Amino acid sequence: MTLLRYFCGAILLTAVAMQSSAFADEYGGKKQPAKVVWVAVYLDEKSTDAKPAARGYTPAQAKVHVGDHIVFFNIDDEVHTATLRLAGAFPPGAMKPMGHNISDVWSTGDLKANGESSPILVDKAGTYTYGCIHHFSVGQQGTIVAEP
Ligand SMILES: [Cu+2]
Repeated sequence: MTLLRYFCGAILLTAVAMQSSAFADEYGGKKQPAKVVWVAVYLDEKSTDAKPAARGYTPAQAKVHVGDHIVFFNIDDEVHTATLRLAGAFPPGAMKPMGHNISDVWSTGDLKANGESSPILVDKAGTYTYGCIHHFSVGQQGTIVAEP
């Protein structure tokens, strides 16, 4: 079952990657129209990944533009969150969804298996570091790089 889920996730990610490259071709590196950027959530705690400090989100570093929306979707059996880290800490109460703009305090809240977050608007350029409040200690974290 887990293997099937992983396989389905891999197909979905391939589709997302193909769509992204189509965007790049179509717009020849010019500013892209606003879109939804999907970030898959899956953490193999037994993984011997060479970079254990950034895992559990694919892509680990999402590149987006102001005006885009980000949606996190959980392809794992376990519950995870994607929660902004402010000054190296998680905001209190982050197991519940909070915030709609990337420049505010935000969290997807607990995402169950096959769950997806509300869209988070990329309202301001910058680099945002986030993680899972349940698995941050084992390296579940990611970055969003938002360009104008
Ligand atoms: Cu987690």
